[in-house]
Amino acid sequence: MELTGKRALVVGLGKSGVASALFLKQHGAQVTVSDTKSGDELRNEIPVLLDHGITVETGGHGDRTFRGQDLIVVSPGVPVDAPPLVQARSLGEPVIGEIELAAQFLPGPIVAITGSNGKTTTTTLTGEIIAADGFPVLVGGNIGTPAISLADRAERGTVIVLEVSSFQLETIQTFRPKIAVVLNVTPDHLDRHRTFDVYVNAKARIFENQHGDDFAVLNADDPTCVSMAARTKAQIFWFSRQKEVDHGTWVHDGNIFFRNAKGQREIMQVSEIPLKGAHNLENTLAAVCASSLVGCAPRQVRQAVQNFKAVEHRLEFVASIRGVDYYNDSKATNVDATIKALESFPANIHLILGGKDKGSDYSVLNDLLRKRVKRVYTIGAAAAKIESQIISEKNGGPELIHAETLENAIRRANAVAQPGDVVLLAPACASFDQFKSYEHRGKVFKEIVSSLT
Ligand code: UMA
Repeated sequence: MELTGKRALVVGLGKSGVASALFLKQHGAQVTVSDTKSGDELRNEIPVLLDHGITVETGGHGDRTFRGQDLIVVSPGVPVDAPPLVQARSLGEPVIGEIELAAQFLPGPIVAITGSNGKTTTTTLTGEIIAADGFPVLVGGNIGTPAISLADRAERGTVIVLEVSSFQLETIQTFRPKIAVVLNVTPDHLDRHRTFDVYVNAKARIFENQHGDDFAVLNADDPTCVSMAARTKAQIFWFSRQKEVDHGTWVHDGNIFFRNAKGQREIMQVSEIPLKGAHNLENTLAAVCASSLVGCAPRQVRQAVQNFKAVEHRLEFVASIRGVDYYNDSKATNVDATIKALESFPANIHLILGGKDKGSDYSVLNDLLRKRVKRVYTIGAAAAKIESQIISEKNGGPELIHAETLENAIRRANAVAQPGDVVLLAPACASFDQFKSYEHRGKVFKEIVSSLT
């Protein structure tokens, strides 16, 4: 793609927008950025853009700003059906996402990892295994470092490991991962995608441009992943906790195996994985499979997995206070992630639930709430909806505490929890009603917990 002299508009001034605007400008485009937030709200982002000679529009997307552009690059948080984008497309202006822009400039093979849960852990682990085996590697995408910011750092042959979200996949055109990993697909982001089918279709676009010499790595234990297999031309490698697979990774007698056309190798024992929970075994199987396909040797794979530390905000152990363990799973922003967190502890859980609702059905938690949870503390805007859908003491469920804030929830749990109990932040909701991001929510959780000691 030639950018010199092109008129380019970037929509959204978050991490992706700032990185895209700077990249486009450095490659010779005439760049404008537009954001619905006010200039005051964007006071940290604007100066660097102005310094680079980029035009900035704040406080809304003006109709005229979208006219006559040679390229429009949208941030993932901007809905694809936003009226100015619909209009721009109808005028024949190319509208692409930041991941697509990156795809056009990233030289190396891409390992793209998507799924409703486990993306960040799997992406980080895959990057660490590949680095441990001595391959040049860069890690980014939805994990927090925009893919476009890797483009000028990557050399031919650098392996690019990207976490990709459904939002990002909605606006691809040529994005073609050498290895596409789908970890699992369960309902999430239904406030934006409306239906589960639309969400699955967005995820499945990860395969859209793959060829027969590419690889798709899929979860054989996840029915939606299994049904997705028909959508790729790539060679399919499965991973499974439950059964042996033809090509891919699986568990037999407590050992992890990898098999491709050349044969079968034992990689490591499941007991050597330092991460908690069955979902983390799945994440590890996926990372082992993807890194083995890149060409990593079993010994390096094993060592890198053994050395891996849990990623911040993903079932992260925070502290043990008077025999009560505190875990921060702020990244559990949907009900399925909360289910996985609950499955990691056998009983005696004090669960903090709530935040900004995403159109979720919280009643699917009821079985685990009945079996494993002592008390639920609801917080944030979704509290009333959650309380109306989950079981309470009256129906054999946990005691429900309307805590309103995270701080109140932690303090109330701390007041009653017994040695051996677990206080778990796994809120099943987005954070944006009370926090800037799930990272912010997780940090606040950790600060309050530290103040208890
Ligand atoms: N905005 C507009 N017009 C709109 C909508 C939004 O101007 O119609 C503006 C907002 O005012 C804001 C900006 O767009 O200033 C925000 O853009 P963004 O939401 O795309 O945020 P970024 O900072 O660019 O972060 C994005 C991802 N965010 C989302 O997908 C919502 C980050 O993933 C990602 O780390 C980052 O790009 C780098 O690639 C976050 C996320 O929550 C972690 N992802 C979801 C998830 O994991 O579940 C998909």
